[in-house]
Amino acid sequence: MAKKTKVPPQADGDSVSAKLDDGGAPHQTTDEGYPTLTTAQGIPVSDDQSHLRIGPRGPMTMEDFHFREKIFHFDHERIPERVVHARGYGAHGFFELTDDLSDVTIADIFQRVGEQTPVFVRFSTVAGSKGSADLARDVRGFATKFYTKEGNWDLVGNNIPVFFIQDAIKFPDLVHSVKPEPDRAFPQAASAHDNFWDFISLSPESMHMIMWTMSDRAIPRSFRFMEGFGVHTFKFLDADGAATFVKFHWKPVLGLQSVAWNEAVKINGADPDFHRRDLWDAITMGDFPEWELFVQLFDDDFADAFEFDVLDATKLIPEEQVPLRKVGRMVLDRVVDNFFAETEQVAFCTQNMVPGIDFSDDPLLQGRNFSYLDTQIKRLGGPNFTHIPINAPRCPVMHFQQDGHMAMTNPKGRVNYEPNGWGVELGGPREDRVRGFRSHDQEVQGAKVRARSETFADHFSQARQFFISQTPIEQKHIADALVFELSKVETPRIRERTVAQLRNIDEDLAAKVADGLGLTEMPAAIAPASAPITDLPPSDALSILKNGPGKFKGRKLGVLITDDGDPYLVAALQEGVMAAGGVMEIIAPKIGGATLSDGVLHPAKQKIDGGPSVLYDAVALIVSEDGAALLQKDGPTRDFIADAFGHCKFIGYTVAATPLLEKAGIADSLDRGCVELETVDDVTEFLDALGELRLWEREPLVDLDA
Ligand code: HDE
Repeated sequence: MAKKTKVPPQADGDSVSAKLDDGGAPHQTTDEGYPTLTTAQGIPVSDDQSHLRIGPRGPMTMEDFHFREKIFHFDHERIPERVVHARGYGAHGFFELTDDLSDVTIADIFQRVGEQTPVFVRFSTVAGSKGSADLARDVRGFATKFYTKEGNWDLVGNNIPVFFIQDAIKFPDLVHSVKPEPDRAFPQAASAHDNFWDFISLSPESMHMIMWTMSDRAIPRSFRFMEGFGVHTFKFLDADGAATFVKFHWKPVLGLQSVAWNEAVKINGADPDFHRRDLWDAITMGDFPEWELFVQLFDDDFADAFEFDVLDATKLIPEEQVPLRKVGRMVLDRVVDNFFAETEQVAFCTQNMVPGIDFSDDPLLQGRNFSYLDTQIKRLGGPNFTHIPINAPRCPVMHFQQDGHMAMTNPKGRVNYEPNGWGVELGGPREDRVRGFRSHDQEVQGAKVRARSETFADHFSQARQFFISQTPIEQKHIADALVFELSKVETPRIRERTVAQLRNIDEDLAAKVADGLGLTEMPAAIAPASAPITDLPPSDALSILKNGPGKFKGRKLGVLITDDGDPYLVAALQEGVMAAGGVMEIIAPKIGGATLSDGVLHPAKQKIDGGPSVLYDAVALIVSEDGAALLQKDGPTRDFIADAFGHCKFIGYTVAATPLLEKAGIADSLDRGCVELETVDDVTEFLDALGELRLWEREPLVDLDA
């Protein structure tokens, strides 16, 4: 009956429980054919319903080892959540090389076109706790673990290419300021509060990042529609040890898309798991999310000539200045078997670096290299977290490190040190001076100082460049976001100080925000440490809307139906959306669905109360006259339509839906984004329009902030 408890050392992504089942004694089964429930020690359990007690109403006995083990294990189920990026969601996939980079790096993963390397990716928000809502205004983490043949390479990036601070020593302050305030423990997953803006307005280096976090980049529609960036400058090393600077970029094949802020607020209520559900659904439906990996390569001459310091993580290098070279694609094609075992226990470390890639001296990156290992040891309970399957390399691991909590792969044999004289057979591993990881042979000199380089002093030029690269509607969103956030700040001087900083970016923006806050006087600009460059050209790559997908692929149409609705229109919508690579979901007054005029019942995915239009990229109302009369009394239906209109979505509707449009207050404002559906041709016209995703020209008419 004893169960074999040995856990095989090799990790291949299988869950631990699956491993425990491998090679054990033959499974025992109950008389009914279920596997027999056992304790963690493999002892069969006879009664899992009541603990052992003295008499049916008496006290419990200490002897109940099954109860004790079960409750103790439960009590220890939680591990500390990540200090930042606590809320996250991961998936497995592969990276495939499409262009070999052997001209600049010996990194094994970049040598053979067509070769696939397994990856695990975890997306996250930064500020919120593990249970917070997905649509917080926040940076998204985009962390990729490549299980290469020469060890794990972790590219621990974000969906924004710059960061708030220049030196890692400021990270605890930044994070403390954005997290819930320590006395009141709120607000959760929100930067809209005094401490954050107090810190930010006193840290001009954060202004470029603030432009990004106040833009729609911080409220993505889906992880699938986000870019990813390595942020820091790294180095590639060739066989001679020569270095080329490199920045990494991920671009989603489905294009970029974000939601509106008012929509984000409502999504958080309707479906706090909006992003994780989206990723889960896409992968389990076989619509695998895909990104392309690009590199920006440059040398010392470029670095010297560039307007800013390439080691400063608050700066990016515009694509127009150093073009992107496409090197591969990444496909996420497998959800996790178990969230905790994989997504929660995955331990990314920026210092997980492979031969052929190296760090630059970016002071933020250098600090991160120190921090991540420390945090994983604390979070996962000891130095053996690399034995956990999700973290274990998929290549041979040979060293003399040993013991510690939960050691599962202690080396065999007598020798646990080197040099040793036990020979090749018994002596264990040795360093490889040719293939082993080598750092860039770089000359460094200087006094030991605590200082910021003067080349890091320009804080506003790229903030301005980002702002002027946006379309007018995106600029409006930035102003609106600043007004929203600062309106939640209770202390007037913090609001004013922030506006004073904004004046160094763009006077019109500062004026709009001042007006939105109702400031009676424009605060004097805070003198910048270095005069901003005001003639940097706009970079189209920085705008989401200039890079819209122009297609509905991967998006979702919500169709509200009632009994006696038109089946031909519903069928045409279904067919058209599928052909476009999108998904259609039926919403109805009852979850059981609605019977269309051909007598066929269409089950609903959502009851109208649980399926507000914020969950969809576009909506259609295929209702009958009776159905409309019923729904006219319904608040959620009114909100469904009014919100879709207010969020600038495309709306298809049958004539019978007119009373509903009236009730929602939009009947007199119908525009080219509202398409009447009578024939199948109308449906085609409607579907053709959907690739535009939003009718932004509507926004100034429906939003006072404009
Ligand atoms: Fe992180 N960061 N970070 N960070 N970071 C963590 O590691 C840290 C920074 C990023 O899905 C922590 O496992 C310092 C920049 C991602 O598991 C911690 C500094 C960028 C994730 C940590 C930074 C990131 C983390 C918390 C300033 C974008 C989630 C738990 C120098 C390039 C990874 C953990 C995952 C997580 C430290 C700044 C991205 C504490 C000290 C810049 C995507 O180690």
